[in-house]
Amino acid sequence: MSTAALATAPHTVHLDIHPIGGRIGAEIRDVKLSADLDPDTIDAIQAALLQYKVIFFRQQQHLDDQQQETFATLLGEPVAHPTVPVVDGTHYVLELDGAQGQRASSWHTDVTFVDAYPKASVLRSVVAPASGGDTVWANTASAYAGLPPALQELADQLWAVHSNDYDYSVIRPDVSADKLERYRKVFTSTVYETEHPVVRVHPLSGERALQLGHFVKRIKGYSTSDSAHLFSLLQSHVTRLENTVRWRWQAGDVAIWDNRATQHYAVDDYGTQDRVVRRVTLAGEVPVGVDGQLSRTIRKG
Ligand SMILES: O=C(O)CCC(=O)C(=O)O
Ligand SMILES: [Fe+2]
Repeated sequence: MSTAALATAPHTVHLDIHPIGGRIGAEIRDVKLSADLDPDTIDAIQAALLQYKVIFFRQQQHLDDQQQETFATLLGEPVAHPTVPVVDGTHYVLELDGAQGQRASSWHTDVTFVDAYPKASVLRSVVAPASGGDTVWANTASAYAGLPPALQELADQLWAVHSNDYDYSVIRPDVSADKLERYRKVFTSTVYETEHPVVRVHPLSGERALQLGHFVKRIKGYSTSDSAHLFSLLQSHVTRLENTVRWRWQAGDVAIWDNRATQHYAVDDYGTQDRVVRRVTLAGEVPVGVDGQLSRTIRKG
């Protein structure tokens, strides 16, 4: 079924949806997220997620870590991060605390260094800065759709190697060497390398999307220099402003994104203000390229 057909499929529940960007993002109002939501509302939320790719809910302060986890189980199967420890008292909650240098200020799709990386992430703002600290999401399917046909044809054939062992100082130039090294040690306690097709076919919508982001180490079969050029050529289409939506956080907001069709970037402009977010990711499936080939993990350990 096409995305458009899904979006107009009859749902017994009508959500109050307010699109934000022209190509990505919508706020959903008047829903209290909880483990008690009925299946029809969950179906409607899943349909909105598929269509808008990132959906936002304000004023969900009633959610604590456990409730965030149990709500997330209605959308999929929560999975812990492969290397980073969870928040105490939870099974799956990952915390990103700006004061600890945990600032995801580079474009990425979550956990693409493994083969079956998460299908979606559920992120809750615990402490929001008074100014700055927005997050931006990009639609990787509209990025692909906007490529000239010859570039689509090229991208369809490319494979990229993704790894969690990348050069952290390039992405985080302002964080002290000490902190970076501590974080890197945890993050890469197991080193993964996975080959993904650069173009992924979405298992639900059938849409093609660019599968890149900061875990890409190289494009398979190309020199370092050609890899870098090819990567930045294609990645620049992902991050075109037309393909993005930017969210201004308030504590208690929840964002849910389709991790199979987006990248995101946490804007690091809030200085020493406090900013804490907590995330639950949902299990995904091994990606499939346009020729039907599956991604494969080539190193783990
Ligand atoms: O801090 C944020 O807004 C996003 C952090 C991030 O990359 C994530 O939760 O996956
Ligand atoms: Fe992320």
